[in-house]
Amino acid sequence: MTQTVYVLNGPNLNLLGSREPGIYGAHTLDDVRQLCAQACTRLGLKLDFRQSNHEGELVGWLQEAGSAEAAGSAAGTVLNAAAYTHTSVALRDAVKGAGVSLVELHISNVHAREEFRQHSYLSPVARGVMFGFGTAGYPLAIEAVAGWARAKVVV
Ligand code: CA2
Repeated sequence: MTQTVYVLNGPNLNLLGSREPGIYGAHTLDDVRQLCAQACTRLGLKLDFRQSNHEGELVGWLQEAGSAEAAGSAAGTVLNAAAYTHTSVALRDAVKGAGVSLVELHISNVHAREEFRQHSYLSPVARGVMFGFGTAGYPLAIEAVAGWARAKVVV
């Protein structure tokens, strides 16, 4: 069965490419979707790529991703929770509660920015954290998820 990688994006990431190119680069979210699609094709995975400005919707998607992973149809999840990274106990509980194998991802180097961006509610429940590689971090994170899935396969 071809496994799915969920790539979930949080608030304001729909604006990517329109402002702050010095921090987030010039790629739009659709460009990022294409980078992810290419990586998934190369790695033999299916892509489920989404963006929401609503915390509750992201919680629902994490629960869906966790159930899919438990059923063996998903390999893991890459989440750029954007500002919710720094505020949301609900997203952290969803990751933990749904048993999601998570890469927490940030386009920018959050540790070189304002102090409030240097705390993440997600890092303690993530399997890995990727930040500071620009949008190139997305395919790298997908590669990490593919590696977890390969390591899990018993032959
Ligand atoms: O570096 C990242 O990927 C962030 O997750 C992006 C979030 C920020 O709150 C995090 O601290 C770090 C912001 C996403 C909003 O992106 C925009 C892009 C262009 C124009 C306006 C917002």
